[in-house]
Amino acid sequence: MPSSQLYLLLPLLLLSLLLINHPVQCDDEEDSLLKGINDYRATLNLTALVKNENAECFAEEMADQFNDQQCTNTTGANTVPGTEPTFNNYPKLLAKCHLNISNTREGMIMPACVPNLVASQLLSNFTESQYSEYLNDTKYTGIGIGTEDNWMVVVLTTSTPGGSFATYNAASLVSKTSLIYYLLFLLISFFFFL
Ligand SMILES: *[C@@H]1O[C@H](CO)[C@@H](O)[C@H](O)[C@H]1NC(C)=O
Ligand SMILES: *[C@@H]1O[C@H](CO)[C@@H](O)[C@H](O)[C@H]1NC(C)=O
Ligand SMILES: *[C@@H]1O[C@H](CO)[C@@H](O)[C@H](O)[C@H]1NC(C)=O
Ligand SMILES: *[C@@H]1O[C@H](CO)[C@@H](O)[C@H](O)[C@H]1NC(C)=O
Ligand SMILES: CC(=O)N[C@H]1CO[C@H](CO)[C@@H](O)[C@@H]1O
Repeated sequence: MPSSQLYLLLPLLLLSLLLINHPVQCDDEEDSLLKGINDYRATLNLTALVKNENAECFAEEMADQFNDQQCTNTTGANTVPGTEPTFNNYPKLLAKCHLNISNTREGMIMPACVPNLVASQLLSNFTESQYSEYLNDTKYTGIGIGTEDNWMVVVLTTSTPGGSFATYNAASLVSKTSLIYYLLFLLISFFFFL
């Protein structure tokens, strides 16, 4: 194999390692919140919420908007159902996740801020606040969770088209997972032909 091809593949190796490592950071908090929410729903005899990747994408984008914002500053954390949060770049955030407002309108977006994301406080932020009304609701079937600093954004989805969080052009959306497989495939081919 000519060495020029080797130079092409090395950055891909580094990139795939980065992609594999990056999302792991906040998964513990997100998984423990998801478990807490589903345990809470179990006590109410409600079905467990299923992870929805598109809602998770949107939750991450929403959480990014809060980045360094203090917990006391709730700018953008307006979540009256059926209304759009007060970020003026909301349509842009939807577009980033290939989502159309007509498939997200019936979903629920719930931001919460807890210094250092202390797990027990975070759970009660959702189960013992006005948010419990939505967690108590049988109409929600899916969930996506995003984290940034002290902010956690929970997005609930429905099984109706209006809250499905279905992407409008699923074929063009290369998920992180498939990208990783693609890069691994490249790597394996590389070593195979070496
Ligand atoms: C949940 O279901 C169990 C068994 O059917 C029942 O005993 C319990 O009262 C139910 N709890 C609620 C909150 O509905
Ligand atoms: C609150 O956050 C918004 C958005 O990040 C920012 O524009 C605003 O200046 C902040 N307000 C305070 C009081 O920190
Ligand atoms: C969103 O859905 C509406 C109604 O189905 C459609 O008119 C609009 O073009 C869609 N927007 C995008 C970006 O796909
Ligand atoms: C949700 O259900 C719990 C347990 O039954 C109850 O304590 C809480 O008040 C309910 N929340 C709302 C907003 O009705
Ligand atoms: C949305 C919400 O309930 N936020 C609360 C989360 O918990 C912190 C600390 O316990 C409160 O300060 C927030 O108001």
